[in-house]
Amino acid sequence: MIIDEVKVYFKAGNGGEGSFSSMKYSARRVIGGGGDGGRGGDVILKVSPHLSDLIKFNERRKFVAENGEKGKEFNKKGKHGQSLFVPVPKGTQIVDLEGNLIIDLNEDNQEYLICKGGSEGKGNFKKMYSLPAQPGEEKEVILYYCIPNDVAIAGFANTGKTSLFNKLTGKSYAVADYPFTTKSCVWAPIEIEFRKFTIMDTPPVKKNTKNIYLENSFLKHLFRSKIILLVSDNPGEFKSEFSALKKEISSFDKLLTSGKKIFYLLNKVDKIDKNIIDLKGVMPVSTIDDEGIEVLKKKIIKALKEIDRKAQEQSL
Ligand SMILES: Nc1nc2c(ncn2[C@@H]2O[C@H](COP(=O)(O)OP(=O)(O)O)[C@@H](O)[C@H]2O)c(=O)[nH]1
Ligand SMILES: [Mg+2]
Repeated sequence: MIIDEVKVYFKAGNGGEGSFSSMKYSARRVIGGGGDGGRGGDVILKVSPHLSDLIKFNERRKFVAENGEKGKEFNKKGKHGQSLFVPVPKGTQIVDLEGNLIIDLNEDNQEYLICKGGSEGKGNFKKMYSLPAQPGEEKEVILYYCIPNDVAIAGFANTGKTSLFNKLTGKSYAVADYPFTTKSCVWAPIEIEFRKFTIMDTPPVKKNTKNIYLENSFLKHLFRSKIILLVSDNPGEFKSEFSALKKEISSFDKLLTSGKKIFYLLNKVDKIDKNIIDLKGVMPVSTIDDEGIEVLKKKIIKALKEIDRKAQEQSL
């Protein structure tokens, strides 16, 4: 199980109050009056390479940075509160309670100041009066973990998705001749022709769901996919299977398929007589005798390079 949604409370430190010395102004100027307080610590979210979901937020949902210290007599300043760095996995989206995206943390080492520490109170060292300190910002937000993947494999049960994932990545996740062996998304980095990218295996898409958001909830992890490999193992009906799959995915969210490169794979072609099946529009593959695997790898790389090129053009 991947923990991919948690509600978390953040609070920055309060500013420390300035010291108010009751000595006379002339005396304060000589020996020093009330010093300023310290600033409150910020709360900063930071992408960590050591996390791959939000499970640690199950243990702790409240993060409070240190308060600034009070100012002291003789113009001694209070210490600043320490900032609190909260590590999050790459791919975490921060969303407010109304559902608005605050920030998408999807870059290595990216930082985001979520709550600013309160400013310090001013002591009455030079002036006749002191100024009050400010409280630290506080926010309650939802963290969504959305797996950073470039290529996703999706399809109905038992079509050979995990076999294909293992073949491409060299991993050995459980493959079985019964449906629903894969319970949650699994992803791994791979490198082909010096191009590194991340590929993701997914649980089977369920048909005729009553509540798609519950039963096919993993589909949200296709949000970042640039390429989707749809897999069928049904030589007689792959066309209708592919359109059913696309319909299911886009009814979860139109953004999941729009503008994305989709490859249509017919798997297990070792079992069929290709002379009697019209393979137009699909890529025949077999994870058993490796048919089509090299062609598939080349096509993935070509498509990724094309997508990168377009993204670069757009950012110029
Ligand atoms: N004949 C044949 N069987 C395959 C091929 N790929 C996978 N299988 C079998 O199909 C079954 C389901 O495979 P799996 O990878 O677990 O499918 P998933 O449920 O889509 O992840 C297993 O028994 C696999 O051995 C293939 O290319 N040819
Ligand atoms: Mg599987």
